[in-house]
Amino acid sequence: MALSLFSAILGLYILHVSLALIILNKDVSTSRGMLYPRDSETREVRSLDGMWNFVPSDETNPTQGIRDQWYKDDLNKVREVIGMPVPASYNDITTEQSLRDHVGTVWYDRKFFVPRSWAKDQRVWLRFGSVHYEAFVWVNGELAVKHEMGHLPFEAEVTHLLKYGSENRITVMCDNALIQTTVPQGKISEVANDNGVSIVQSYSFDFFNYAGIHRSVHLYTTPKTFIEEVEINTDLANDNSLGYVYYTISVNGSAANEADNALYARVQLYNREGEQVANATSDAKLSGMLQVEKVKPWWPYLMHPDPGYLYELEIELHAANEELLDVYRLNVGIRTLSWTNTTFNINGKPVYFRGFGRHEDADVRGKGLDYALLTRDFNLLRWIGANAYRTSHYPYSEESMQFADRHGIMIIDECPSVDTENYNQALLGKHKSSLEQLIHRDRNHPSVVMWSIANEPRTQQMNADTYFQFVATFTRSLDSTRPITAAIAVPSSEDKAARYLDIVSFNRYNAWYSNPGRLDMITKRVIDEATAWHKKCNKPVIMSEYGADTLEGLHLQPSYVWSEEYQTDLFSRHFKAFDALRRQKWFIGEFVWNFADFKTAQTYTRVAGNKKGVFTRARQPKAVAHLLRKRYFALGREMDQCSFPDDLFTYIAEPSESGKHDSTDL
Ligand code: BDP
Repeated sequence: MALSLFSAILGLYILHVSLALIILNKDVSTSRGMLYPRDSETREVRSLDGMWNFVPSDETNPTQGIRDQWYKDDLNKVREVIGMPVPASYNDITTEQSLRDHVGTVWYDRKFFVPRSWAKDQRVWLRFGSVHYEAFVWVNGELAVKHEMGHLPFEAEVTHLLKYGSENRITVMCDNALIQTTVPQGKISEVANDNGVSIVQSYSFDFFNYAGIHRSVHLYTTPKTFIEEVEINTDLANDNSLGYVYYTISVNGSAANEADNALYARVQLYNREGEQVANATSDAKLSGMLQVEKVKPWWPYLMHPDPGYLYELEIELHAANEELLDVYRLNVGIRTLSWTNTTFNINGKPVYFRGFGRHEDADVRGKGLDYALLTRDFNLLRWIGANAYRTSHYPYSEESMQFADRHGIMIIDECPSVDTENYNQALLGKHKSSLEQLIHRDRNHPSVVMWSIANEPRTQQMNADTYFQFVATFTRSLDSTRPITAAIAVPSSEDKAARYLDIVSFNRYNAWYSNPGRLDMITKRVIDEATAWHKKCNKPVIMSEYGADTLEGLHLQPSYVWSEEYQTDLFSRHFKAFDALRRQKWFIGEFVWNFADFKTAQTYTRVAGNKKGVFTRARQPKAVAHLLRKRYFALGREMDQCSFPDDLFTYIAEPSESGKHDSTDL
């Protein structure tokens, strides 16, 4: 009897445990609208960027502001406020350690006017480019919108909340706390300090958890009936001389007159010179196709003399009686993507990626959008001859995606899932939602050539198989025109997720985290690991991270860890492996970790942050940048016949008698 009771209890226990481990593939809510705010003859955009008032909550009382309704009045009536720039992370703006490391909620507010003319017959929207990590927004004391997930935009209609004749107030509460069901994950604990306890945020990912209003805040108007969504797909035919642009438009609202509800769109495509090259009138479903003769396809940088070619698509929404309701314009690049188990092709031509893992990170502003930095970064990418980067480890600004389109830089677009582990139902829902929001935001960018569904997920763990099957299937259901990858760091023999990807990317730090100092233990290991991945999955393979921390100005001969010489030697040993792998055809790209030095949480392995940058945090080259530049241009010449910049090689001596260049001329 006792025994059977025991087995019954055991059975229940096992059932309970296995139920907890079952992850179901539930639907997630989908985002709407969110077209990048643009002025047009029917729309007006206003920026709310600038100085806002700011006050952190007490770490031990993060919900006090909600309970005491701080949003009902000016923040300076409840607490002493300081000025805080928007967009910017708040962490490094002041000199206070308490704000740099603050855990929990902080509050922002500001006043603004809207013109009286906005009251008439239109809608007003409030849009945030991103707030990390969770945001609550009130307008004139009323809740306008809530959003969870950093690095992604959100918006709400605020027509009914605004005062058109007098001043308005906007209040934002931002929460940076990361727990096991946020994306990315983190842990919050109470740890004893000298005076009591501290709230401590920990996380395993290797970048500083910057927070705040990171990107621009816009108010914009739309007509009552307006273009809410645009989805573009493109194709090429006749040896890339004929282009197709397929568009689908969704409308929000209905025409004033019921009879006029049969809306239609007139769509025109303009080339860079502003000449119309195609036009069409949509069907009643507001979709259709434009055909472009003598098309100029979108090509990556150095793959063509005129990379990043963009057309402008002008969409006019009309009522059946021809009344013009709304106009929206966006840039379109016409290109095709295709992939097999050995290649990745753009416009039918195989691509070899030469790029970087990066971060949105800079001194003072943290992850705040900064056009000067963005412009400098793209100038450096072009200078060094890169053709791609991965948005490690979260979505980058929409403005940076526009830069990538224009410069022909291919993007592996990553969602914010880093070091994913302890797979659970709530996490899966948010992970899928992050991909849904990302794809919704970025699907029309020609520069986006691949989705990365995670960085270094713990794919050896139980449930990783089911979890990533769900995530990959979901991603594919949203966009089947781009391949899916993830940057994996567990050995291929232990991984349970790569089988669901189209392209396998792996991160490995030979001669750094493993066998530090052993430059003789790189080349073969890289070749072996890439080969093992291809054998296991029969898919194209990318090395998505390799590198070494390097202190600018530290020179040591023979090379020694942390010196500029060591980073240079370590890269060179990787190049040798990549060249052997390139001969195998299925190896399709090399990505350095990292583009620039960046800030991390404090730990004894980091000296003022991660120093694996090819550029310093101030965006100046380390010695290795010159080596990498020679390689990236050499690859561009070999594969795509690009020309060399005049200053690629410095004069050393006359060429040898045979007239051939010396061996530095790759
Ligand atoms: C990799 C991570 C990256 C880190 C890098 C490093 O993907 O985020 O910054 O290691 O340690 O594992 O430098």
